[in-house]
Amino acid sequence: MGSTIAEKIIRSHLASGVMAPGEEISVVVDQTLTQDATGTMAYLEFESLNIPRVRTELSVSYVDHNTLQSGFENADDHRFLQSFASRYGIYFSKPGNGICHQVHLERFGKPGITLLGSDSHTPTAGALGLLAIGVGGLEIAAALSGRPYFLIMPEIFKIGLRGDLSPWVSAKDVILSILQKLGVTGGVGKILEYSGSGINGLSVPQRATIANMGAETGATTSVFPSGRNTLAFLTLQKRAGDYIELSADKDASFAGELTIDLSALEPLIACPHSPDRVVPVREITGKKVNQVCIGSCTNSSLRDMMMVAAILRGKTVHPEVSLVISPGSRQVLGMLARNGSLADLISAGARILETACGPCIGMGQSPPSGAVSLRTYNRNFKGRSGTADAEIYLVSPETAAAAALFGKITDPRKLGALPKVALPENITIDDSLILAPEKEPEGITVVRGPNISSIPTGEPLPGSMKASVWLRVGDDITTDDIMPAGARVLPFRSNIEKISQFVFEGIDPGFIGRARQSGLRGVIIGGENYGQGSSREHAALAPRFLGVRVVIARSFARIHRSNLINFGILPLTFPPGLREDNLEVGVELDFPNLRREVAESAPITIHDLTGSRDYRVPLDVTGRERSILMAGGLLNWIIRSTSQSD
Ligand code: MIC
Ligand code: SF4
Repeated sequence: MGSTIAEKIIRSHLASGVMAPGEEISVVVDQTLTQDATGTMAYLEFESLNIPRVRTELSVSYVDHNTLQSGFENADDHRFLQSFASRYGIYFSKPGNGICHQVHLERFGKPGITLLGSDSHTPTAGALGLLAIGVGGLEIAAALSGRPYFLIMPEIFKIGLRGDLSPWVSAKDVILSILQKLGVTGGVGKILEYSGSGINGLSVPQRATIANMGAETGATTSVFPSGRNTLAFLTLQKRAGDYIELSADKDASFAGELTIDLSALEPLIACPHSPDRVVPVREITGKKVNQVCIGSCTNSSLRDMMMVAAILRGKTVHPEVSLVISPGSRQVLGMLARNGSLADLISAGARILETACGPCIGMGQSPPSGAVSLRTYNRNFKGRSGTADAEIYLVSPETAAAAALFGKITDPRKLGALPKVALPENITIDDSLILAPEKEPEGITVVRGPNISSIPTGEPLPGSMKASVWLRVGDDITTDDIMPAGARVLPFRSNIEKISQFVFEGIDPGFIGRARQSGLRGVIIGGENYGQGSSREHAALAPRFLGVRVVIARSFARIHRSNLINFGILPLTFPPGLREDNLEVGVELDFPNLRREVAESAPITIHDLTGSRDYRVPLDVTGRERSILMAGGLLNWIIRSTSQSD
């Protein structure tokens, strides 16, 4: 039987395990990427492993998230990251060079390889036919030290595309339509592999939009074949030498299949507050819009920006709309400047931001109270924009531009003939903001500012423990809910003590007081898909710092589940008979045999001290994960296993 693309890449990188869905495997990691909001911690963790130089083929450290620099903290982090990269053998993409996913696609991604990134949208690079997976920072530290990446072998799910997109319908509408069908958990445990004649009409940047937002389905990653369009993109980037052809064998078998007829798609929109609340734009036209944001790692390619410029050319933004545009990379911004599109955007009244994540992660441009904001981004979780009661809608660049002109949600097809966008046949390549690491790094000092704290070392799992329930939450809790981001909080990503004061702030401002006064360890009670969204390990590290040792939920999102284990927090799943309302806030619990039961793969005994009941709660983890939990986290485990093998 033939193989899928994902199977081909995994097979050629397999370090351990059997490539059957549900089995634990490990793969060799060729490339890593980090961004500044997760990178500082990842590198501090790597540093504690005492390895002189990274052992990957290529690693890149990007600065794109925390670029507001409203105090010394972000700037200090940038300086730390730059000196660290130079010292340890990592390429450094300076602030201003662009969003990690866009730049990595342009300059480093190549078909057939594996890429691990400390950002949940790392799968964007799957547009080039590579296996790109988003993980927590500790996994990056492990990969930098030469260790393979462990994962549960996903099912390979085929998404067949056929036909061609109609005018005014673009790649964003394709992925919104997939999200409408799969929902925010439909991709869990799966790799979404694209095929079919419809992909021939999609350029690499359009494929990147689709692969990027595959993360919102919960999928491990998304992957496209590498063919003619891939070669064209790499040639444009003057990297034709990186091209190899890669496609699924004709007789490859898939665990499931979804077919999308591109010609039947129409402009779509994701309504507040979840990326899968998708309806056709025409169903909600006329709603007044206050803000339009175009950019982010989802929709900020040269094609997208030139399309927006062409739509706005010679027109002016509606008087009651604030239009902000952040091109994805310096390469894109430079090209827009050279070909006149930037002037069109400025003339239309757009506010041009730097090439960074910006408003997508609440770094400025929060909308007014109760505002409607249309964004070409990938997440519209409540409060993520920085304005708790704002309504955020996710749309294509075309739909965003139409709303900017009319001041209300508008089906872009109303604009008449689609403007012609002639993409350049040559682009200017300028990598001068990507600094190569020092060849003789011995003399380099890593510069640390006062905001960079050391990483807390976790105690090993105790033999027994008493804990109390600190919080009970519902389904689909995001890591933005657990550990908010935004301009107020992000400066403390390198300072665990400070950032931990914001844990669950938006959900329950009383949480932090309860945690402090508890005197016991903490338990969180969750629903389905606990921890969906970002890869930020701070959503595990900060609760752990406060004393959380157990989360009991109906199910967990992939990256967050690993982050919990890597920081020594037990992800327990509800057994039949145990209901959420048995575990009210304040209930005290005893875990009398904790360490022994984890070691023996036995269900965990929990004695409810308040209601005098006993529960046996399953811990569904692999043998390796068990030993990480016993050690109190991945860092302790690596240090211990390294010293044992010495
Ligand atoms: C996001 O989009 O939520 C982020 C900010 O890029 C995160 C990473 C982070 O929290 O630093 C992600 O997607 O992993
Ligand atoms: Fe940055 Fe937004 Fe992309 Fe996250 S989703 S990497 S914050 S642009």
